[in-house]
Amino acid sequence: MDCKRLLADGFTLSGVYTIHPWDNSSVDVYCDMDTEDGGWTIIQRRVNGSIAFNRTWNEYKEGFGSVHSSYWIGNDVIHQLTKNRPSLYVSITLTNGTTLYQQYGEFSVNNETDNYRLYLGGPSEGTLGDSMIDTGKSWADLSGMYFSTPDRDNDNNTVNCAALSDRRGGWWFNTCHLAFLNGQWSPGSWADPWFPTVIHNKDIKETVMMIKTR
Ligand SMILES: [Ca+2]
Repeated sequence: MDCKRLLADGFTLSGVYTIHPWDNSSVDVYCDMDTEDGGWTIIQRRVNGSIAFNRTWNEYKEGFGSVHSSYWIGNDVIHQLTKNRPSLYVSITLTNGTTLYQQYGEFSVNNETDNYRLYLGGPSEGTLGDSMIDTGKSWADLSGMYFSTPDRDNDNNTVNCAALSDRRGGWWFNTCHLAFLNGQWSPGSWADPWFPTVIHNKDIKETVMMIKTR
C-alpha cells in the first residue's frame, strides 16, 4: 500500500501518512496528492540543512530524517516500493521560487545483496533535463550503478565519490555524476546537483524525489 492507493481510497490531501510497503511493515511518508494527478510517495525530500545526509550505509538502508521536513525513506523501503518499476519524479525548487522537474518512466532499486543497484528507464521529460540516464558522458550515466555511501565504496572511480569533501552523501555514483541530490547543504556545499541546469547547490531551496506506480 502506497500513496497512490491512499489517494484511490479518498485521501486527497498532501501530507504525512502511514503506508505498508510489505506485509507487517509500517512506514511514515509524505504523500504528494497535488502534483501530476497526485498519489506520489516521496522517498527523498530536503527543505533545509537541518537533517544531514552525510550518513552511513546502514542509515541509508534504514532511512533517516523527519517526514515533516527532510528525509530519506530508506533503501530497503525503496527496493520494496519499486519492484514493479514505478515512475520517478524529481523536482528542484530554486531560491528564486522556480520549480524544475524531471520525470522518468521506470525506476527500480535492487536489494541490498546487489548493493541497491539502480535501474532508470524512459521516457524522460521535464524542465531539468535528463542528467541521469543518457547524459552524453558515459562516466556520468547512473542507471545500472550500485549505491555508495561515505563508508561503502561501490562506484567506478578509483576514489569513493560519496566521501569526497564536495559531495558527502549516498547515491548511485558512476565515476561520480552529473545529478546528485544528497550532498551537504549550506554552509557546506556539493558539486553539480543537476548539471548543467542546476550547478550550485546554494541555489536550491527544496528537493523532492517521489514515485508512483503507473
Ligand atoms: Ca571507488
